[in-house]
Amino acid sequence: MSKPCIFCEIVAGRMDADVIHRDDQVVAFHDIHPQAPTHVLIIPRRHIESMVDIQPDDASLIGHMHLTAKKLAHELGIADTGYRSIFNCGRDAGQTVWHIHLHLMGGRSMGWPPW
Ligand code: D5M
Repeated sequence: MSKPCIFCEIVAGRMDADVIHRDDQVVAFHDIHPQAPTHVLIIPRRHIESMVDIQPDDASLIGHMHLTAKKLAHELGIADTGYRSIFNCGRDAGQTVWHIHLHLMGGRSMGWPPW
């Protein structure tokens, strides 16, 4: 039997996470391996494996994820100094969890490009 998706388990409340936002479309929680002083993941309630799988009908969901990132950036105090929001898509981009998630990172100065 294949292992359940850990992010679906968090959405269902069967796995603990430091959740800071829930609504009818998304859940947001602190990343367990933070790469910045503030590092939050925003995930859709619906399982979508990767950004390569999104469809035109998902446009409002993806927009809502970005608007949620903006709202949380204000609430977490990183909107004024700046933040990065990233989807890693596929192996070469470093995607390790196969349920799409928008990384919201801030609280330090960041370099470019991200190696
Ligand atoms: O990012 C996957 C991210 O997911 C990575 O930064 C760790 C984080 N992660 C993995 N499991 C958990 C749980 N259980 N809680 C919180 N954060 C988690 P990627 O873009 O796929 O490399």
